[in-house]
Amino acid sequence: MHVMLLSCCVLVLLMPGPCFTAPTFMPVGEISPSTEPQVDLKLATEYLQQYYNLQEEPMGRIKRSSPIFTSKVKDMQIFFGLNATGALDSDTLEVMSTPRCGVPDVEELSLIQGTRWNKNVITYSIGRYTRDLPRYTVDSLVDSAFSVWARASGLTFVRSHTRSADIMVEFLTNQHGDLYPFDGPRGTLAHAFGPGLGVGGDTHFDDDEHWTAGETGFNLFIVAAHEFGHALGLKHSTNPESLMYPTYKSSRPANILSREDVANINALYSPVRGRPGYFSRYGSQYNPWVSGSLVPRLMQNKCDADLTFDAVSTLGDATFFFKERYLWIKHNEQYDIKEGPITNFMPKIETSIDAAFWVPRRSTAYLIHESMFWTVRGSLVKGKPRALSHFGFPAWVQDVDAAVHIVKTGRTLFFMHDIYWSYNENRRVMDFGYPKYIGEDFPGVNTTINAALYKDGFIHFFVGPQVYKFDYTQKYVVGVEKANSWLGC
Ligand code: NFH
Ligand code: CA
Ligand code: ZN
Ligand code: ZN
Repeated sequence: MHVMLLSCCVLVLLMPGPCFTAPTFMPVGEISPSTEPQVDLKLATEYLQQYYNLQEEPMGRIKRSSPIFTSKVKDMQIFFGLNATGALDSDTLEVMSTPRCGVPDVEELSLIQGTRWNKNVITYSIGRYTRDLPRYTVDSLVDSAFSVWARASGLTFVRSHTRSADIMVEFLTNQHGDLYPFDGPRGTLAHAFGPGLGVGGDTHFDDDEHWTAGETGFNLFIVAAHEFGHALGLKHSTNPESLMYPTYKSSRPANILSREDVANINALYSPVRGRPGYFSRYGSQYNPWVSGSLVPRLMQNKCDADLTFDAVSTLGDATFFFKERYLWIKHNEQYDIKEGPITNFMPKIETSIDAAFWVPRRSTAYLIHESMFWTVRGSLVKGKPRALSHFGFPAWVQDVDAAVHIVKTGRTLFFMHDIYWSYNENRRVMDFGYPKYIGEDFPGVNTTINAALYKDGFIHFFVGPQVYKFDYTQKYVVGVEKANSWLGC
């Protein structure tokens, strides 16, 4: 195991820059535990920034007692099965100073959701093949990899030859149309999206690897079996014996699933949904790293009669509908609707979205979660989230219900309970005289608003399962429909 980790680290060192996007190597020399508390803090800070997405403090040093810092320490301790104290004790510092490959535990995991397929028969289709192996060998290895999970669970996998199968299997290189470009030979071998429509379940193999059916190169059966675990909703395991461990191992026992893998797939697809009867190495129900520890999130049914949305916004030439950690994308020109966990489309966003708006002349969308917001240009989430107070809200405003940008006036309206604010996007200041009552300026919608969208000169107010079409010039409601009629229901 150790030899494996080390050789993989050496490998990373040899890789030139852009080959290795997410994983980076932390020099071994810089990180040994010391007797100096300041040195320990520096080591821990660097480690947590590297692997646990700890943000740098703009105003200088991070304190070891800060809640953000201790919560990251706890995440790391849970991942490694240590006492989750949040304090930099000697066990914790020892793990932090052990040389390892730079796969950020959190970022790696963010690809994968605790979502499951809400059916037992799952279709797959092999799109682009590799030239490393004959097609029939690829077919057979992929089939065997699915059988591993079929035997361990009650699931059935059916091969289809369409492009609309649940799990599309493809061999691709470098940039290939999702947010996870491959990195040339070695490094990342493959990736898979968690259950969901569209890209959900899809499994991509890096065709710059040398794929084999044996022990040389990378064994397609082993890698495929690992990826299909993700495609079914499993996360990484910290147990090196598990197939779902994040590093490749060429020799596997005849039964490639560990007891834990079997327990996890059964926890996710048990007949009683969400039953927490899974195996956990740490005996904790709340271990976020073990799949099945949280009640598995089901795919959402867009045609549910009482479906409500948290936020709706234009983004480029599509309309985005947010609901909890789930997203539907309706392209303005195409008929199909893409959907899946938000992280399938925007890996950085692991929360729900309360409000969202689109400023066309900046080609930028703003996605708000509680008192923070992200900016999205193209389909890329820019940098770190920023504080909502940036817009000039008074301190007591810690979240908003909905937001909408009105192109005609250059104003963004923020709605909260029964009041709203108007922000001048040209001068980037709040307009004077706000907040005002929604009921006074928007007769007919005097209730809490879930989401709002500006389209063709109308504001569409999503209120519960309904949407009100509001003429902003004449100031009256011109029509009401079901919110999900927008998704073709
Ligand atoms: C992988 N993954 O490529 C490795 N690991 O071991 N290279 C993982 C797949 C293996 C996808 O779901 C990626 O988790 C690399 C690194 C486990 C089949 C550890 C270097 C990232 C040889
Ligand atoms: Ca690669
Ligand atoms: Zn991909
Ligand atoms: Zn993986």
